[in-house]
Amino acid sequence: MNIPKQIEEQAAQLRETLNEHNYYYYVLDAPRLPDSEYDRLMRELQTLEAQYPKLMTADSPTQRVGAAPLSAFAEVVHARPMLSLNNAFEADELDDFDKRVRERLEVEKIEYVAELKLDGLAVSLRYENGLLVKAATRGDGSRGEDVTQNVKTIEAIPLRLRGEDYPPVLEVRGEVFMPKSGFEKLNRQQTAKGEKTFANPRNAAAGSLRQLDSRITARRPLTFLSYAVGVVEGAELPGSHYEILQRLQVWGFPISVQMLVVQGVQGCLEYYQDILTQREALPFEIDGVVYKVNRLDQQETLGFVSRAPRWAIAHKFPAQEALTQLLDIDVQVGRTGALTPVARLAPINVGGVTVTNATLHNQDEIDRKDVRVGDTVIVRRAGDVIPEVVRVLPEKRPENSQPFVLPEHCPVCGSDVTRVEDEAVARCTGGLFCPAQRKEALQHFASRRAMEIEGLGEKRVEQLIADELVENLADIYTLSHEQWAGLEGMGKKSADKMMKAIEKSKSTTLARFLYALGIREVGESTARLLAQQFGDLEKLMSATRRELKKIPDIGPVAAKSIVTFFQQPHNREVIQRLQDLGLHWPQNESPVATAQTLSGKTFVLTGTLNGMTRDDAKARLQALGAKVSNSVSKKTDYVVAGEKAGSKLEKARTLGINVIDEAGLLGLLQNAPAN
Ligand code: 5U1
Repeated sequence: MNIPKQIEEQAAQLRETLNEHNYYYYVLDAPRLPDSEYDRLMRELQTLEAQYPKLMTADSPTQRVGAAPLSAFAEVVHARPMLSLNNAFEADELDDFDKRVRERLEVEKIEYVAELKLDGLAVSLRYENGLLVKAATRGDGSRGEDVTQNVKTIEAIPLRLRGEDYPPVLEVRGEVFMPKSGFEKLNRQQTAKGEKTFANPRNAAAGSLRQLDSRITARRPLTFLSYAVGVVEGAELPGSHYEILQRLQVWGFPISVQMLVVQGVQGCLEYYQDILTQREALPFEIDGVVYKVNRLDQQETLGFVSRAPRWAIAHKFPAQEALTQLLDIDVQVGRTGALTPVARLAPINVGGVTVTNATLHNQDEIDRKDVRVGDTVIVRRAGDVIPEVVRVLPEKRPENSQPFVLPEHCPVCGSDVTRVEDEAVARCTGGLFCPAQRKEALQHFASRRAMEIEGLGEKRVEQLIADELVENLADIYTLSHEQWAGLEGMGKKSADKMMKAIEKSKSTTLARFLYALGIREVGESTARLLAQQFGDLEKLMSATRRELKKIPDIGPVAAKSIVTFFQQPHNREVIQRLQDLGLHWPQNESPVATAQTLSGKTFVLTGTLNGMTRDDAKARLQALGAKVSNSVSKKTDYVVAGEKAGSKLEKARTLGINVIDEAGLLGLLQNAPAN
């Protein structure tokens, strides 16, 4: 099919705009188009290319989606070996390096370029007449793997060079890596899919680049920074490393903004210290810095020995991973009742900090890594995050070691531990009694939508716990006026007020009381539903899962949580004590006795209601037998439109459905029990 000229021009224009945008985004770090506009232009180009496949060019930005899987990577022989770097760990090793350089060159002081040493994967990129034709991993330095398809999916790597003055043959070298945020997101996705997580961003980058299916690579958040030139043919490059990198940037390659020209060892050490303080805040991981003699003629004079240049050295930072012994596994109970296994370690210095504990996250993670007491483990500490056990060395495992299993009872209060299917976290169910959950439970209990004890907020709760005045919820009803007045910052008047607020809270509703208990999965509307269905606390406390599941809107997870909560003897004791201390509510909030005046009617709630929350409205409608749905369809009987109602209201009007406002809703709810 002949392609109309105007279409050809349109496609060329789109390619150029998209490539330019990539350049501003990845190389200059100064985006010029909103992402939505970029996506729109990309779709436009994809549509044209689908219509006229001959329009497709090798440098089209649509080509970054990956290609058909390979059966193996082809071998690439590097035209010039890819060198590695010698390392310096201490300042005196750097001194020795500088001394050797100065002596060989017979000069007093050397100008160095200082750069970041990224923790990724070295690659070489070959461009012929401006087009990316081959990308290879370093391999053993002489031979690497052909990863061209994979590299083409990395948006930071230009498929075509910018401008016109680039050499006809240019090989650029640099690091492919995964930013920290992308690494964390990828691991979250892997966990959600039940797949293997990566130990660190470097492994994630290597695993992603070395995929035979480049469509997988395309979905991984890889990026690139260039730091050297390999082969150049048909053109002269500038005489210093710094100028060469500036030139690479003009041709479309990202270079590090932290690159700096420094003078002598002193300049190098200042750079090292400066980057070390920035290390945690950088968006990617680095394992040190690199110093390179800036002048190319000096580099040539120096040459290299056994695959490492004499003109460059890596100055390494303290390692973020170390080997140690796992002495024991403790289980901590968090303020929400979550159980976290924690590894107790033989003290080890990791990145300059002594580490004695590391998180093991949860049972699934322990099983996946097969971590056992007595194991030799690799511990990793990066930034402010809690150190973690990356993996064990099974070859060093002592005989007779046993797999670790989380306890069935809370190590703090002895209540049952449960785990919801598909959830990684195991939890203590002794919410009312468990000292670990005391603060959270108390705060929730006293909150406005629960028992509404005015003045009993976070600060007061903290004081009560710090002064050891409350052990469990019920104790707040036994505190004397003197005890309240004795709290720091509280006088007689505030104590009066507090006593009144506490007294007032004793008269409540069953729905509020159930919500106040803080049972997992029981929010306000579920609490109301339970109160209405059972009318009586005793009945609810002895309800079975099957009975609970029969209630509309109560699923198996909530049913299990409710039953387990009331099965805990400690929780029952606290509830009994609260009632003995005078907490009461009107009997029979049950809607079973309420006329089902809205039975068979379907409602949709949209916009903001003033006098009640949407959850309130939903529960009250349901109490009258109505069904409340999220989307408007022909089956909808009423749409309740609050303030700022949007598309649902429009749809209701289009479909000719009855629309009522908040006043109209209140009229319908006349029969519903108030909360
Ligand atoms: N920043 C930087 N990292 N890095 C790694 N420069 C640099 N140079 C390297 C390596 C392996 O090798 C040179 C010999 C080109």
